[in-house]
Amino acid sequence: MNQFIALDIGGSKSRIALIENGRIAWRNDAETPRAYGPAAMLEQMLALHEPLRTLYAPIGVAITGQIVDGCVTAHNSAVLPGWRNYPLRRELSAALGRPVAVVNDARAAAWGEYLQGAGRGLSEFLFLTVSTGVGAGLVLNGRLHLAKNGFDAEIGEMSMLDGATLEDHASGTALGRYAAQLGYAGAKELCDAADAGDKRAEDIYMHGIREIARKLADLAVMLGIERVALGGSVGLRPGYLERLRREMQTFRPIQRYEIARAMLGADAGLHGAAALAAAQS
Ligand code: BMX
Repeated sequence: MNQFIALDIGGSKSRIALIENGRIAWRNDAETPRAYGPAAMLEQMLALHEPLRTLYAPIGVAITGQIVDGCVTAHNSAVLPGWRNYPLRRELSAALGRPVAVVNDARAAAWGEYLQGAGRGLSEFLFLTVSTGVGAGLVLNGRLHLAKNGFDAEIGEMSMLDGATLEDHASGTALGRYAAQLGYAGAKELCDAADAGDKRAEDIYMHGIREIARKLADLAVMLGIERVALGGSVGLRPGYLERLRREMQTFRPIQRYEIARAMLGADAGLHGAAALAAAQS
């Protein structure tokens, strides 16, 4: 039986799974202690792994951030403060006594969706997560795009006309900021109000979706993407996909492509991390 251990460390939630023959046999999760920096987050990863300590299975770690040679850098400190070239692969390998594959969370999810979900059988495929940040992973010509400098679809860092970044306008964190400014308790309450017909909330909700749609439209003609799979805590929210699909219709036919819900949902990164661990073991 092929057994792999996968961790998926997002800005809000950290997940672990034991994957046997391509299926999740055991799982656990916890809130990411992102405010306490890399050392605290490493401790939590090891604590999540503790119930599996007797298993000597290959480990794949998907984590938010730019990855270069197993080191993690967070450009958006609102998502992960204090991560500058942190040697996560070295630290985890030393603590667990075995090689560890480390990859960006959205790239892992793209690979998981490509192998077992909405990207199966395609040549050019994009996974988009709208969550604490806004992330993406690209499969080009059937291969996961991994650049030496770690900027392999770091879509959240794309620039906007006002000098901010895409995720400053369109992430779950941005929604929470706009919600507070407008008197809503948080991002969820703002989206709930939009769903209930609150026009002011709908305008804010649609603002981020419009900015994302514009970037996706440009990527369509740059990369020949056939389909986008949408994931992330905000992206998977009922109603988000339908709004994004509607917005994509406002672009020229050559800039449109199918937008599907990530078939593996929040587990896409776990499956991708396990597959990448398998490829490196
Ligand atoms: C940010 C960036 C990406 C990540 C994306 C989604 C950081 C720490 N992360 O754009 O690497 O893929 O957020 O991250 O700058 P998530 O935590 O929302 O899943």
